[in-house]
Amino acid sequence: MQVWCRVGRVWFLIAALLAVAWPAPVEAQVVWSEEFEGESIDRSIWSYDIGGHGWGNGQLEFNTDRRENSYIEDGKLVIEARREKYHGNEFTSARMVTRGHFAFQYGTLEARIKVPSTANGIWPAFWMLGHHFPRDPWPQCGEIDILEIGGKEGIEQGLQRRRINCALHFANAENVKESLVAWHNADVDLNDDYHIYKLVWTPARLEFFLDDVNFGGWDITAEYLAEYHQPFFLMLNVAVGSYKSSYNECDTPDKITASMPSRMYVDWIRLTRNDQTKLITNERDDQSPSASRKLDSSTAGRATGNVVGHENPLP
Ligand SMILES: [Ca+2]
Repeated sequence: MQVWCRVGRVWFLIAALLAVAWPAPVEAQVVWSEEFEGESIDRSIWSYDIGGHGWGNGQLEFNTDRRENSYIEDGKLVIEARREKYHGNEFTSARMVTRGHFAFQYGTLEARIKVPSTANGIWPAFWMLGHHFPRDPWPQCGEIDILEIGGKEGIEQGLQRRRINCALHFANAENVKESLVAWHNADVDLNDDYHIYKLVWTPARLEFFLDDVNFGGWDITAEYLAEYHQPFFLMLNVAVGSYKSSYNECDTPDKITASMPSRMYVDWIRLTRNDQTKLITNERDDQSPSASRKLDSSTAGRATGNVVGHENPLP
């Protein structure tokens, strides 16, 4: 009996020492989240980019802050593109940004999103720009696209409900716009249900996931990629159409055949920290809301022209 007690004490001591030497892994810590649980969109987090000038991509919609185009429903954010005449445009939608309210650098960002059917001409996106935009103009500010869907290749291949991409747009070593894009065909139609779109950002790499399938990633340690070592703010939008040379080639209203209203649902967005994560919250600024995201370097000149001009958003 005494022997077994001694043995028990020894095991207890060993277990205690092990617990000190190897503490249990720290739970992944969510350091920021937007659950869209309120009655209305939280204006302390979200602002609107308003206007119908094409946003550097020849987009056909007028983005508004009206309730018709963005609202909360059953704990979800809804961004709704509509076919309606508005200030000279044939469509309306919304483009929401956390610029001046929330930005972060490094960490794991996830969003639970149900995209609309994009056929043809709808272009939903979950993306980010470097928080010094437009003081740092595009593409020098850096752009990270976590989710885009509805592109021309998907249309051509009959895969536009499944073919997504992630992308980086930046200024390369020659200070010329460069794009890195990774395409992925999902196993299912993504408009049928919610899926998790994830960015894992460390000082070494940016990695992109759909439901934990890693479909794109790039090394960001090159000196000319300094834009990816600063905080970025979040953006959500549903664009309609684009230049013929741009994302979906639907450059006139008659080419937009998607059923409307077209709705993107966002259940939540969550940021999990890593050892290097930095957050910026409620930093007020006066940045004007004009940006461009383009995939095709051949159209960079046009995009730069539009963006540098900083067309004034209409009221
Ligand atoms: Ca929610």
